[in-house]
Amino acid sequence: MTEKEKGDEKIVPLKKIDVRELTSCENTAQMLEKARRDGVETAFDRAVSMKACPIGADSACCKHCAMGPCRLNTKDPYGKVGVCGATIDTIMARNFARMVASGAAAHTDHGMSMLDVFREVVNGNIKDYTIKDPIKLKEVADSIGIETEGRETDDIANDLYRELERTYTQVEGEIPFATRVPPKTLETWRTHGVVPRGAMREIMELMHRTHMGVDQHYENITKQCSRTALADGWGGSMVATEISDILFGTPTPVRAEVDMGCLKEDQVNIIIHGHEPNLFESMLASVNDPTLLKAAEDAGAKGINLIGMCCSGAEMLSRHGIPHAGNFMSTEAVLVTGAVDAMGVDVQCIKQGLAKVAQCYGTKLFTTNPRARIEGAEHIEFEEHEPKKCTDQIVEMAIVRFKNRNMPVEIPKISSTGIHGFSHEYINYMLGGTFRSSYTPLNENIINGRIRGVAGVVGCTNPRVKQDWVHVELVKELIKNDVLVVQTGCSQIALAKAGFYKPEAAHLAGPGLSEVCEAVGMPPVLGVGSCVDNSRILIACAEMVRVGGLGESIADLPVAGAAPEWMSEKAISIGHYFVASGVYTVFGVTFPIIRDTKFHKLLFEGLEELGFGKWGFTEDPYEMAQLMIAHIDKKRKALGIDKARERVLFDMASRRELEAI
Ligand code: BF8
Ligand code: SF4
Repeated sequence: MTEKEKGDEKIVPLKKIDVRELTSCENTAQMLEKARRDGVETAFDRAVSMKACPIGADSACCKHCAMGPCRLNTKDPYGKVGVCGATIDTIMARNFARMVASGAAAHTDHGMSMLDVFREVVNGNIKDYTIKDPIKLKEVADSIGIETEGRETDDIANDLYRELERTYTQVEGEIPFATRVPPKTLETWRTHGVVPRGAMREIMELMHRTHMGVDQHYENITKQCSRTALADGWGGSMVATEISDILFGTPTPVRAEVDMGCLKEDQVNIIIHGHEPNLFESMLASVNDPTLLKAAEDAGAKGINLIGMCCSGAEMLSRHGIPHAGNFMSTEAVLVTGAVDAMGVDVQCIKQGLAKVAQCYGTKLFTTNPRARIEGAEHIEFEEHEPKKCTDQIVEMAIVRFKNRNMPVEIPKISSTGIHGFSHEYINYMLGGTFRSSYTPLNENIINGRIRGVAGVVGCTNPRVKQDWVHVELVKELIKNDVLVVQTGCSQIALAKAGFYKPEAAHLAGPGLSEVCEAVGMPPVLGVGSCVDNSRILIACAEMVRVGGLGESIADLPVAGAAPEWMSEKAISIGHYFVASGVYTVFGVTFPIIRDTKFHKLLFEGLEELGFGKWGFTEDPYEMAQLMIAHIDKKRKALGIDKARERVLFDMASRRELEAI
């Protein structure tokens, strides 16, 4: 099945390039070599043999109606227009908008599923999950003005459900979490008419506006992009994070193992890959079921090894310390070990190619979500009212596969143990201690210059660039320059594999940041979870503004964001909600817009002039770090904290308090 699939019309020869040029993940490289020996093709091979379409890459084509598809000239973007007269700016803005709409839809649909589960738990119709964190329930309720004093948890929960439902269904007004946005940032949004009403309405309107012959002004389209993306960040994603914490527990730092070395040859290995934590939580219950453990033992296994991948993996890693086998570009490679007895998937970032690789190695691949089936995979529907029915079955089938393993298993040896699970609540506590839990010490350390600023480094891996390399090199540069890095998703996993989540990695940071890390006992990079948990970074930004000393809006903060190896439409939605919230956000790999066009100017310069953040782009991690640091320094200058200040040491009492954590 290497060079040519039976029945394929085209023969695309795979170039045999060194796998170490494709990935800097040693385990993935080892598995890619094995895949080649075994004659198995992966997305890495396909990316080499299939060049990205240059017109699509620049977003210079439109297929929004049957008068087209229309293809403009990327070298001469204003040389012609589409059949309907659409200009390059309209076409690019509409394409960009559709990416925002799709990405925001994915996150908000995920959030709405969490809210559905929450409602059914509160109504007593789902018994397998409970409210694990009633304190968080109260905090979230308080934050949107629900009375909590002296009330029963269930009453508060009912009100919270009704309020948060507005995040999706409200047709007029502002989404509930708008109350968490710093007033000056909110004022900017109101001025420009981009405060989200409800996610369904915003996504619907954006799809409408990008239909043929509707919104044909790139500035106006961009406004609705912002409104929709904000409905994701401060809406759907934030609800997903907050409800998941309430139901399954708010993460606190936990030691966990990352990389393929966490697979165990003598155990039944089950991987869960996808995004919604309810499947994974139920799987956790199933793998601890005494009957299933006994069945595994009877099959000759020393236990059942539950492992995560991608975002639901990152979430379970943060919440429960469940081992994580790797990020997006390792999901096929992990199957090449032959050691995976079952892989259960739900929604988002699940390559269709997994089905064929799973088949080659006899791994059982199960789809579980009614929204997402894959040809060649077995579907066992996950039903929230009876979650274990699905997950028990997956475990049973995995045990059968373990018993019948009939090909050699090769498990790469490397894994890295680090500390994960820095929810924004824990960062609060960690920095401020039990009695003065707050972001004040973070702000103080930024003002006194020990910490230069904060960077969010997030997002996917992409076979168009060397896996993990851009993430790792960028983060190295940032921490060396005293920039504290917070992470989510596949980026967090890239850095975890590279050992940056060990507190000892503090020595890799510049003198100021390493001093703070050593005082607090934290690594120089903080993992906050999955991609929807980017909302934790938004809340942290809002908190930094609220505490004071760093300006009045998120746009004033010395912070920046990056998705150096992005690939998904969700990443564009995330990028745009950070930009609309006031953050300079730099993407790598490619940017789907032609430079020096009006739309490009708006995203890369104009939005900042209007009081938002702005977009940036470079493929080079070192240049990316410089762009982000220059922006942080610009903000420090505007705040008047750019001058070298006398470095004030923590007083001894604070130090003891911090060290005791
Ligand atoms: O939401 S980082 S590859 S797994 S899109 Fe996907 Fe990108 Fe990974 Fe999660 Ni996020
Ligand atoms: Fe071409 Fe306009 Fe139709 Fe797009 S909407 S395909 S630019 S005619």
